[in-house]
Amino acid sequence: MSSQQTYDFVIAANRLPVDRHVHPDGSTEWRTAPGGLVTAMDSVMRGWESGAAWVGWAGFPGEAPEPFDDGKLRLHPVPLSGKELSDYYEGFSNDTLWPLYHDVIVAPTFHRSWFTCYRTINQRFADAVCEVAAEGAQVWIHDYQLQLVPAMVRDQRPDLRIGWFNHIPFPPVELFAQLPWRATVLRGLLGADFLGFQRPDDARNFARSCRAVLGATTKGDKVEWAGADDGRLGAAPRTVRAAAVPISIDASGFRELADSPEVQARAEEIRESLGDPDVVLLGVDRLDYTKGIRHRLRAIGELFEDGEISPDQVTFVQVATPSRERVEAYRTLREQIEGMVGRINGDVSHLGATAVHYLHQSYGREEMAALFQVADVMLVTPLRDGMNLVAKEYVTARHDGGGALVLSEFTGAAEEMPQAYRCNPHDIAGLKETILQAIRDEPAEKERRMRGLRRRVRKHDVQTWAQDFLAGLAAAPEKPGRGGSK
Ligand code: ADQ
Repeated sequence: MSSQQTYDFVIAANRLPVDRHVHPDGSTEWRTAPGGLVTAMDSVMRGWESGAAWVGWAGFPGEAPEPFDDGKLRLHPVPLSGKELSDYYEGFSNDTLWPLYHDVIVAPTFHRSWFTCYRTINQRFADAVCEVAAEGAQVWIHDYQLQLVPAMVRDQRPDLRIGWFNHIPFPPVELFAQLPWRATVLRGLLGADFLGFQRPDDARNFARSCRAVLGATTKGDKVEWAGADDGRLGAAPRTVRAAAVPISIDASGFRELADSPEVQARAEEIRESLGDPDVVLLGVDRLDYTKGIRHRLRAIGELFEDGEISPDQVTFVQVATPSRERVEAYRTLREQIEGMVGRINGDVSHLGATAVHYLHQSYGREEMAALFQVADVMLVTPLRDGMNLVAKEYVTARHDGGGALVLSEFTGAAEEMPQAYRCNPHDIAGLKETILQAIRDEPAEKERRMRGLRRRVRKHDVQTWAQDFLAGLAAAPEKPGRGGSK
């Protein structure tokens, strides 16, 4: 038994909330990784007097650094070798689970050796959690990379209260059932007391899978698993709550940033450098096949070709963050997108009037806020997306009342943002019409829509999300396995 300090609140996520920077002289420095999760957790962690611990991978393969403190937060790195990174992360997480959980937009790859590695790494995370968790601690596990961790922790430490949040969709059972390890994954998740999903449909899909695959029974938002006397992972009977807790952004922080004179000045600079067009259309995504970038380009390309819009007045800026470049499907997608951009520009741009500006780069928060302010129409057209924070960031940045949001009905955000210009990205004709409507509607109509959208995000920000999740965890059945108390 290790004599190290333990904590009443423990987070486990694939990545630690810090990045290691190596200076030219070889010295290293840890910098807080920007992002909603870090901000949300920061507000939650301030409430834990005894401090909190975060278990995660440090971002580089090989030996893990020793645990260290970042303010009140204890960071506990989990090592991953190059081979493990390739099998557990790029393989099983991003080439099996990611496409399967996103409507099989591309075919998932099933490799037994990848799953074996996923199980090993999940056990490693679970052991690290058990090492740092104090008696009776609350544990919050994040996302699809760590679905076996809840039961692995529970098997060792029944004293802990365990929650898990899924940042991506949970698929309908008809798709989930393809997974050769479907029963193990469900048993892994049922080790938690509370499971949080982005949409009520995701929670329902999970409950249906438990019924169909494990023969569990469900009542309201509770899943009752009678257990199995087979000594395998998560064999004990359990009652677990599964409910929607939609994630959001740090609305006041982002609005403040967007309001700053530096960001305002930068927005003007960007508009000017684009040739001060009448209408700027914007897309901002990780370069991922789930985000519908090809469908968006197809619609915009046709609008230019049809003469409905002209590069003299309208320009489209697509910012695509490099992502998962070692996975084949992502390399193919990049080639396709770059081919489409080249074709559209070759066919319809002319000197001084570029139809599509394409940036395969990552930017800081200030630059993102400035870009949002420049966008007259924001195009968020995923084929499937757990939530989509870009939609929420955009409406928050446009506190001047301007702008218009085109939003795919296949995002979690669409549930909460009914005033957006809703679209089905598979329907190219419909998408073209919706884009034109968002460009041409009266300013008063656009302002009305944006007001409603902004209000929603302001009221339901990332801090409320974290509080809602912890309230759900606290209200989960008190005596797991005995039918629950609520
Ligand atoms: P992602 O798929 O990464 O997240 P999203 O919710 O859109 O998708 O978040 C992307 C974040 O990256 C946003 O904050 C955005 O501003 C930022 N970003 C995008 N392009 C950028 C660029 N070029 N430079 C800098 N920043 C950029 C997963 C799920 C989502 C879910 C989130 C949170 O897939 O559905 O909303 O987790 O739960």
